[in-house]
Amino acid sequence: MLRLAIQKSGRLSEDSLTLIRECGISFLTSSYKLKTEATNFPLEILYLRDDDIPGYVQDGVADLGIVGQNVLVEAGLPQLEIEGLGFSKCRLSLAVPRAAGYDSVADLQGKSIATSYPQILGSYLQERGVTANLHTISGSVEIAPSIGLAEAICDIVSSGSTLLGNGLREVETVFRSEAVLIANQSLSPDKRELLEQLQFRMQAVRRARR
Ligand code: PRT
Ligand code: ZN
Repeated sequence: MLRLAIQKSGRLSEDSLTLIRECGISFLTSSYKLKTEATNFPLEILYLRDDDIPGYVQDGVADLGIVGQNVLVEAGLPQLEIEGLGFSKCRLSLAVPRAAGYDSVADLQGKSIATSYPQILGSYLQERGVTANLHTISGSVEIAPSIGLAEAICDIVSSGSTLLGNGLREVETVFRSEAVLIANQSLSPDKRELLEQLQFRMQAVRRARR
């Protein structure tokens, strides 16, 4: 039996469940349960915080997972990615207060930047020869400049309305992300075979949606 970890409640949850159901896999859900077994495919679904999914798959607690590429790469586990799933598309962007001048990433030299993605942002800046003070915070990153915590931010953007509402201007795209299927790297041959069946179904669902 394959164990698949998906987000318990958040932006990935509904689309993850829909994808599994459209693969013809039936299971019951209840908001109290942290796992469910499918009735017509050897699959167990675990409901977890998205941040915990890459580590659980790496350690083999789960065989597979569905998670944002942003979370996967920030966790330092990009090698677990099997394929992009085409939903939860977003970008990780740098933004500065609307009135602040900005020409290029070099303007961030010596500045303080609030983010929940210190690894991805750190390597982006390092590749461009920029040294900044990164303040790692886990949420509400967009308010950091207005409360004097940082001069710039780096956070997830989709429509851009949160940035706008907080008086910020998007200046660089650091990373583009979507939901991805991830897998443990030492699955048994039986589990590999089941993974291939699941991937075949997922690809058929995506072709049918186009
Ligand atoms: O509780 P748990 O830890 O599981 O969930 P979470 O709160 O960490 O994650 P969640 O549910 O917010 O997001 C899960 C994943 O969805 C992210 O890791 C991204 O891969 C993806 N995703 C897609 C987004 C967005 N779009 C998004 N817009 N994640 C977050 N946002 C936030 C962003 O942080 C910002 O505050 O929405 C705001 C910006 O949205 P716009 O539309 O105003 O630009
Ligand atoms: Zn999270």
